[in-house]
Amino acid sequence: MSIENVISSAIVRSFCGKLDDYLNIDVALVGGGPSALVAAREIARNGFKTAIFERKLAPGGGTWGGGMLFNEVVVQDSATAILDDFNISYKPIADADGYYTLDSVEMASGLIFGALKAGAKIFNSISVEDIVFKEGKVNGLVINWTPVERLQMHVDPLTVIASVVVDGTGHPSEIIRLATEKAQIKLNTETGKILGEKPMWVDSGEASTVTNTREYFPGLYACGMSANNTAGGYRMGPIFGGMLLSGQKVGRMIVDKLKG
Ligand code: 48F
Repeated sequence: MSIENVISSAIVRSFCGKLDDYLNIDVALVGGGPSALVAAREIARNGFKTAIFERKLAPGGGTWGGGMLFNEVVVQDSATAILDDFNISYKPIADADGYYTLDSVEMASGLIFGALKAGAKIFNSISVEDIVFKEGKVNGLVINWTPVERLQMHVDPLTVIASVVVDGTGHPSEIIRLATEKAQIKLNTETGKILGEKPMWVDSGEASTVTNTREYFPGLYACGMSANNTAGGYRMGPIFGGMLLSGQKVGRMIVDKLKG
């Protein structure tokens, strides 16, 4: 076999084996933002089969660009243990006790690496376009290549079956929205519907991101900004403690549930 053939064949066989192995899993996370990456590490390190499906080529979500493309972000005391666990560095802000700055590129790459090294798989350039909904429960995801979605090609999708689905899609809460609009499910919120994100109020948003992280319907959880949008929390901008703690919370909740 020529080297050209070896390379192509190895990639095709390796990728297809990986995808085939992950068509029936314990936990499917939609979106590879910071909250889902922390959750994926937590769940995978507990031995559960875990995959993230990320629409973009690069996972990391809103982490890379810091604040207004100044590639630094802020994290508070309560979340530094999570950064330590991922081996991500941070430095104190001189005039603000308990707050730290860190390089957003180190944070994005560190979270991705940490999730992968714990055993989670990340499938990038794949968009989740629907849920599998059977017998009153969310059972998995309907997936397609992002270029197919972007070019609006008329190509049928494939499915991933999962015991638990996590909406980590950030501000739009895409999966929760699909579930309410297409499966017409009633959410575990005040109105049974998505309440929608409120304007910026940093400390309230940071706290509510964690409070709002929960199971919204049997088999369907939300974390990060998706949880905050679903339950009507305030936004917070480039401070990331709430996102990290939300990921840790949803990860622990799911591990407890799966361990029974
Ligand atoms: O928004 P995002 O970074 O998620 P997060 O964990 O973190 C929010 C912060 O980055 C920031 C913030 C903190 O102050 O407010 O915004 O809540 O990442 C969401 C990821 O989900 C992907 C999207 O490309 C992004 O990388 N995504 C969204 N919809 C889909 C999706 C979909 N339908 N299929 C696959 N991926």
